[in-house]
Amino acid sequence: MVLHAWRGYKTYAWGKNELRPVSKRGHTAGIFGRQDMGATIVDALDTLFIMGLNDEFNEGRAWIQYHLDFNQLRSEMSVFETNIRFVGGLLSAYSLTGDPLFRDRALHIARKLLPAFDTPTGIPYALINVANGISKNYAWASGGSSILSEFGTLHLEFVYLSDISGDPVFREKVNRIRDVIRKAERPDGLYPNYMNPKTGKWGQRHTSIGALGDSFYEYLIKSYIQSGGKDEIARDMYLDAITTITNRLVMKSVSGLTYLAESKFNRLEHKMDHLACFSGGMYALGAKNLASHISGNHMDIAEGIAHTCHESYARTPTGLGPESFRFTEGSEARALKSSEKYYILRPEAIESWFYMWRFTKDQKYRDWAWDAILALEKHCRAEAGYSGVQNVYMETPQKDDVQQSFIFAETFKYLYLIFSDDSLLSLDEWVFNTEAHPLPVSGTNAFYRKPQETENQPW
Ligand code: DMJ
Repeated sequence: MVLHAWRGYKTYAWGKNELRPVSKRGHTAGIFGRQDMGATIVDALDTLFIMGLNDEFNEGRAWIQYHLDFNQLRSEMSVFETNIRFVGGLLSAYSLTGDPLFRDRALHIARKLLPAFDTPTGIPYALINVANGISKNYAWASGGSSILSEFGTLHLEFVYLSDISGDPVFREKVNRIRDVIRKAERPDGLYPNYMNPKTGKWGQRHTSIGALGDSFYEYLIKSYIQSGGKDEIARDMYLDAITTITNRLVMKSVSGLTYLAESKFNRLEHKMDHLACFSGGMYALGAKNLASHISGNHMDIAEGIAHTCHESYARTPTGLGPESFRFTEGSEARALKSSEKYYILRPEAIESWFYMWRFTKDQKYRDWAWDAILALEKHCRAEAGYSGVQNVYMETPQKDDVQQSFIFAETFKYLYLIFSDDSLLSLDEWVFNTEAHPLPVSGTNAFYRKPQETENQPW
């Protein structure tokens, strides 16, 4: 599958951000800006490496060496997406190989993002034009706010950047963000999805473990793990946040399915995004790493979420899960609106099954992953790669003609790891960023490399 997807990209879209696998041409999404930055190459690199696809890895490395140049960028990019895909992808490649090219390119790109953090609070803007540093927020985001899942999903990469470079600036930036978040009073103990970077005030009262909130929570527990258990602030923030979420947003459906609702202006919306399916893995990671601090049944919740997300797949004729699914009296774990029925090759359900497989060794998680592989083959495989589908409830859905870069970084990687030995990227030694790029755990993993002199070069 990986070779099919890679060869299609290489043949028809080499150097573009993504591939259109049906019409066989390049594709770019707004998050990457308008230019060709080879997002698929950078996102795929560590997956190619761990699969031993050395020729393909070397093709990617050569493209990065000669063509990945943020000095050429003239359009706006998403700070968050650039961090999780480009910086995260390059940092994984660096830690896995020790090749300084990847470290230096990651540092170069991360430095280009720093002007976005020049706000009165230190909370970064969402978008930056790296050519001139001009930054802004999305016009649609609550009163000029920045988004929690974006400014809260920088910590793992930035701390590691400081540690391997000896440059404290990255750690300072994310510690400042954390301080602001921590000190802002939370309505009902929940973190709203929006914060104004000028005032430090929360925006609209909307809390979600899906879109707009998700990876902020993920990075709290993972920062604690990455630090080798030293980052107690992250641990305590995670415990505090997850306790409130468990008490207020974890629900049981009429038939007994566990799901996460959203809170909007104090009312619950009984809708779960596909994105929120990652939280099965997060609850499991928390249960394993914080056993003595958690009194509740977080492993049961993890199992329940992984199961519900599987139900959202199993209740469609394609065997693929919808973008969002709802819980009403008459319908459970199904999308109700036509705008929620698409599947864009997302990894989150598979990601949770990966963690549950590692922690429980229950065969059902491998079976579910295998079913997902068959569904991908049947409905998403196109002549030149893999495509999303527009409606998972159709017997023969139309393709959306986009091969998202995260199919390499995440979907393929988690599927491969479910069928691999636990020693391949052991969870005792590695922590995955939100784009599934593995970063080493400090103290226990020798790949947590020491700072070295950065060569004198234009990067
Ligand atoms: C990825 O870019 C990351 O997993 C992010 O956290 C959420 N969205 C996509 C995949 O669905």
